[in-house]
Amino acid sequence: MKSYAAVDLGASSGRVMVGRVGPETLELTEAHRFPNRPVRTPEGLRWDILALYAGVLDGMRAAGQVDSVGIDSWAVDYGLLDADGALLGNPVHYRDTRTQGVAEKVWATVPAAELYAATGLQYAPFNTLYQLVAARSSPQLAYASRLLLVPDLLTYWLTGELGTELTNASTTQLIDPRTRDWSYDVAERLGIDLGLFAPLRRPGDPAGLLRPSVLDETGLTGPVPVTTVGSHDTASAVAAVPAVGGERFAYICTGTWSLAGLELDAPVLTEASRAANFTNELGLDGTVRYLRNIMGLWLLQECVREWGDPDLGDLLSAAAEVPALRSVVDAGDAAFLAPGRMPARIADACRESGQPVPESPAEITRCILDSLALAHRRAITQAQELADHPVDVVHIVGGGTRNALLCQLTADACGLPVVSGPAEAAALGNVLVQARTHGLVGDGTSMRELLARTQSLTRYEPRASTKAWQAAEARLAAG
Ligand code: LFR
Repeated sequence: MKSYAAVDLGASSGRVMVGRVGPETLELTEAHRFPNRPVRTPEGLRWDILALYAGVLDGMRAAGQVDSVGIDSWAVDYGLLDADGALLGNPVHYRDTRTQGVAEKVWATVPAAELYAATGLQYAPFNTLYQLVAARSSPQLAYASRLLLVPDLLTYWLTGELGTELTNASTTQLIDPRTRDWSYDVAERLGIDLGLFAPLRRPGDPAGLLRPSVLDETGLTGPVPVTTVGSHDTASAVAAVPAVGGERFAYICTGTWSLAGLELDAPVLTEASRAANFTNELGLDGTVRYLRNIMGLWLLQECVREWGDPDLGDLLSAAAEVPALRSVVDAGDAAFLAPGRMPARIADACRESGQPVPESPAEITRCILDSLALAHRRAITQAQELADHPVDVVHIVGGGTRNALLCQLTADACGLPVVSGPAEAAALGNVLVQARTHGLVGDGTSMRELLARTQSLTRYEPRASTKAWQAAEARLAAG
């Protein structure tokens, strides 16, 4: 039996989990959880990277002696280092507005269709490529000699080693998903210096040993290796989808975002795929995560924040009593990206599309959950068509698995059984890649088999036909 620490940073909280792994064992316990509170400075929205790093150190201290450490976080964002390796400023939050209007500038140089054919990445204003073009004339970028994605920055602070982990690098929009290497041509045409990036490393690669000062700080006894995992949280979460026995499955990673799609062997780079805004991110072992970003529980989190944090259980029970599908919004719409005024923005979207305006928290919550289930349905239906890859079951992993109403509505909307769990998929994927690297588990299939044997999963069968959902979909398209 071995123990691995999984550092898993989400948009609203970070956690350090300890995974104990043996041939028939996979147990996860939480050593430490801490809030991730972005800060709005006069310059814009920033990550509080020092608070996050302090949380990581506290978590490692609480975790105690482990055999290895792995780090994953949300994607696309980065810190810049000067020639001495010092951080230049706080990493900019992907919900910051600096990328507004930047895409048009980029497409004037590399047309959107060419960009998709080269990188396979959906249009999202926050892709690192747009962030770098937005920052083009900033003194910080001019002064920088290194760019490290968030998990790579924390790894650097822990070990002193520089690298760019591939699954997360694929979210920069500077990677060619066919070669799984940099897209040199795109970078050159946009004047992006790929020399800023440290060499690529892949899940399973060593990422150095905890520095003596980190051992001191955390009370651990060295040597403790840091192991490269799928450092994009979604890559780790998909690695922990408990699909077994050649199941034909779709997945939805739920949390702040809903990432809904398929695991494929090769990217889908067609024009139809671009028009439907599907992304081809890189996963473990040569896989491609073909998916759409849906706003996810962010919509609810923002409302709950505005309502002064009412009890979530009560809110969901009340929402379950509200009649289904009275009003729906497009949960894939980037209009919901920025923080603030969420209940009012949802009400506006319903009003503008001529639907009843939800008013009470229960009604708004129901509107959000119906809208998410509908967006899950659209993404999974379209992904199957565009990739010519039919599925029989939908796996839901991540924080949203705790929301039984959302799981049931997703089964209803998709007209497919939903298997939900595990909730801590990203941390489990992180732990399993470490365990595999250190010889405790076999390949990706045996990782999934171990998950299916050890984790508690819930199955939801679709109730009734999908007609009402088809009608809601048509209503949304018409509005
Ligand atoms: C989920 C996630 C998504 C990515 C978004 C922004 O936590 O990593 O996969 O699109 O955050 O980085």
